[in-house]
Amino acid sequence: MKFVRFIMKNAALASVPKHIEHFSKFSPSPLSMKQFLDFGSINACEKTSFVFLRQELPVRLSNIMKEINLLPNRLLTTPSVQIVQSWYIQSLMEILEFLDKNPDDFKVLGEFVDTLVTIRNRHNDVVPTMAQGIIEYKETFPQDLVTNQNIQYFLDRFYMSRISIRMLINQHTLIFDGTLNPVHPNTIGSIDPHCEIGDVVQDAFHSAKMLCDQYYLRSPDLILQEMCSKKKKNLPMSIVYVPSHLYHMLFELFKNAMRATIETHDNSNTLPPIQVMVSLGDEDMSIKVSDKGGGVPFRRIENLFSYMFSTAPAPQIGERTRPPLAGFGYGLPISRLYAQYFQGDLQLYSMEGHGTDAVIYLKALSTDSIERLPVYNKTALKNYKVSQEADDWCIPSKEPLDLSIYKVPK
Ligand code: P4A
Repeated sequence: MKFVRFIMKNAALASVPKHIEHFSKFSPSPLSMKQFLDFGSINACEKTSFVFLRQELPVRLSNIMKEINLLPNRLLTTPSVQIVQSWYIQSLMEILEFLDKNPDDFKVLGEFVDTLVTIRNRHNDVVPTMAQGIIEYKETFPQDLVTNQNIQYFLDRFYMSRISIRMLINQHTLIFDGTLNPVHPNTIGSIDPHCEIGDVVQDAFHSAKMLCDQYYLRSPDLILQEMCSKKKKNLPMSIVYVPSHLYHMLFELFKNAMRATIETHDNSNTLPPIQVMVSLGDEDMSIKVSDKGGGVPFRRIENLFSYMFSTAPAPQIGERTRPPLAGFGYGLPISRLYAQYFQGDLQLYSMEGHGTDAVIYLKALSTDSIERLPVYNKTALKNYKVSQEADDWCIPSKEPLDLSIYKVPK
């Protein structure tokens, strides 16, 4: 019996590359907020969602699995990246099991929900595990700038793919597990059709403030302003959005702003408040978080979004851990991905010596909020082939240039 299972498992495993080849030839299908809402409204059909997902999930998984294989060998072969890759293979195999099942059988639909939950749990630790892979790589190849670019390109696409796959899984499991969300009865899966931005700002600020008070024994205040360009000043301002995504971004920005504020006003009795401006236009919903925390030199801004630069080894036992407000790890790059996921963005405008403005741009209209998804194609392939070539811009010399050698003799 054990032997038979072993053979079956290996037969399935052996056919995985063939399936990846097949499904990676399809482009992922980006969904709009409207389509997400339709899956969860009155005409919600679990069967339709099932039939869509058993095709779309393998497509999204296979597209990104092709890119994992393009990673530099010395990163691909680290134990951590191997584990992550095995999770993707396992999850792909589990979904493929449903390809020949009957969508009209409600037992099949129930099993599919269970499988999705299993997959979601399996992938919970993908981010710290990949980070471990980067640490292992950095120990052997420190400060490799070309690979920094490659890793940035890959991880932005990999984590965006992951955000999108979890979004699909969350929507299906939340909508079709047969229960209403008791805390937020008006949400459709994880989407709030009337996501009140001001409320999420207050929530995220409150959480960051708790951490800040705990560690520094004080925290800056919040000043929240809301602006609406339209004549109908319909406060409170809301858009169709995923509140947990917005919370994640704001919590990160508040932690950074508080840390910068407190550390630059170390020997002052008062702290300048953190100002938030929420502005709703015809096209954009913009949220600006301003602090007077001294700012960051322009040259360093890019590093704040770099996976390679912000991957620090985990503190060893007995070593002093970093402050909870450190904004440690992948806070900013992943927050930017959440903003970009529905066609928005997150940008930092800093003035060294003064402070930082962080702006989240979201789409005001649900018709513009469409998933932004990576696709594996020739262009993507080309981006992994960027190699050790000379830059096409001069490197500024740090040595003072001796212009006297050019002096024309009298
Ligand atoms: N000044 N300004 C910011 C930081 C400093 C800042 C900072 C020293 C740097 C790194 C960090 C947290 C804060 C800010 C708001 C931001 C981002 C950076 O959104 O005031 O953690 C990595």
